[in-house]
Amino acid sequence: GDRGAPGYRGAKGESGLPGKEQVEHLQRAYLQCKKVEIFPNGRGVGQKVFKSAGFLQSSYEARQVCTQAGGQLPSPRSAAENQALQQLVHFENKGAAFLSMTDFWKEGWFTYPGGAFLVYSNWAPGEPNDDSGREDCVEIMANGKWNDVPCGANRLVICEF
Ligand code: 289
Ligand code: CA
Repeated sequence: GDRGAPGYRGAKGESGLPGKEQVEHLQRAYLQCKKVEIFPNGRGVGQKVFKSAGFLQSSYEARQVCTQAGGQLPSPRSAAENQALQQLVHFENKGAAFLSMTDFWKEGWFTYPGGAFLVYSNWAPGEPNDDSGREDCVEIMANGKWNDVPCGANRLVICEF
């Protein structure tokens, strides 16, 4: 590039890879993006970002909203991920939010969108209870606990990226 140009970030190293200055510049820019991204209705945990859409929808609509945005409904796979989601649900103060998992295919066997079985769960006591035989979707409540609910119910939309 033009060494005199505005925004010039130093020469590439001998190897042709980006130099230290260029890497540091990208690191600062990336951290800034991350801060902007999670303020105030997003949460970062490991490589994941959870972001609230701020509105309520059925699970079918929520799924589409998240996939159209290039993400998916949240699949918390650890206590840390679940806690980040819980914070967001609590912060939004709009009731529970949908998670990605369903037992649509086989009653009582909850799976992720790809079809794999759960590696982590945080069911509320007595759940999942398939109340009235029509609860195939999952919500996370403000206390972080999970409950199965009808997929047609309206819940807060949070996406995972
Ligand atoms: O909000 C959905 C309801 O059907 C819920 O009612 C009670 O809280 C419990 O029976 C829950 O299991 C049920 O999902
Ligand atoms: Ca239930």
